[in-house]
Amino acid sequence: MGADHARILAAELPGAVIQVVCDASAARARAVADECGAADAATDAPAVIARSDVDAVVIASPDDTHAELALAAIAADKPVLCEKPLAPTARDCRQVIEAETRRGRPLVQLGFMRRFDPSYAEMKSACDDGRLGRVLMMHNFHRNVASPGAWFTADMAITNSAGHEFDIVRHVLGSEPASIAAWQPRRSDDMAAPVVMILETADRQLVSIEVNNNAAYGYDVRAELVGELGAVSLATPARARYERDLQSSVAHAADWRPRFAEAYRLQNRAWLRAIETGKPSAVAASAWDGYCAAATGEAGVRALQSGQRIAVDLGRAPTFYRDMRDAA
Ligand code: ISE
Repeated sequence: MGADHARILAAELPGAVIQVVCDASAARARAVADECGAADAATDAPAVIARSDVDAVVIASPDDTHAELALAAIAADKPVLCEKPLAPTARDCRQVIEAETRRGRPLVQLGFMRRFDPSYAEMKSACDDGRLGRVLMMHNFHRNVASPGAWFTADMAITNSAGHEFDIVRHVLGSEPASIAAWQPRRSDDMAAPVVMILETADRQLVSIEVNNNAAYGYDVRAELVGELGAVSLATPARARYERDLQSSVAHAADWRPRFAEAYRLQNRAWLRAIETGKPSAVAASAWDGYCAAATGEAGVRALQSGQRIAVDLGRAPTFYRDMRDAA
């Protein structure tokens, strides 16, 4: 993802110059720096964040390093685009929220890029303008071709993959989760089975989320919003349809990057505009949204492990984030 963000910044965003590419592997950092025309390559992330020739930071390192690097960017008073999740635990997310609030200015934009996907944006406007009537349900399917490994457990399917759904559901519905239940079917092999979750919102709407990280056939993200007057579904962008041998077919993406290429481009452009104007994006996710996704994910893991429906209590957004949203 770091290399992908570097390519987007280098190719699509003329207002940005990639000064340094940092990676645990010096060879990898140098290869991406050379590909994207960056001035320098390094392996010490905190030192790079502190450099006087670095104005802003993109974090796309392993999940469990995001919070500490976001804290370093906040300490250096530098805007940061942090890939999701903000942190694997709600507790670590709260440390970032407290640091940003103490700093007193919006610095963290979180990489829930689906908010910028044109199809989800259309779904949100259909929800907001009332053309569906009262929205009753949202159905979500999130399918990866294959899990990255046995280490990517059902718990990670909830805390890492489903974080996108936990965020986009809040963004589209404008309503907070109130409870969550979770189940898994039994596969015929020892690969990670799908996780199916049902959330109820504080506004008595029902949300279904299927995360299947071993779908095999393609990367496939679907969503449908169902209201009292109608429904709206995502349209997956397709470049071509093939007709042959009595078959008609459209190719699936191999992973999220081609499927959400436009969303990443628009997200990164909005981040740059927020830096230039000093005004946070009205669409982008904040550190508070990152906390909400992590807290919902923790409740989802408890629901799966216990077989019980678990209450989700996110608490009230701190004034700092409510004011940020109002100012956007
Ligand atoms: C991955 O980390 C992402 O963020 C992708 O958008 C998501 O589809 C995938 O399931 C996650 O593992």
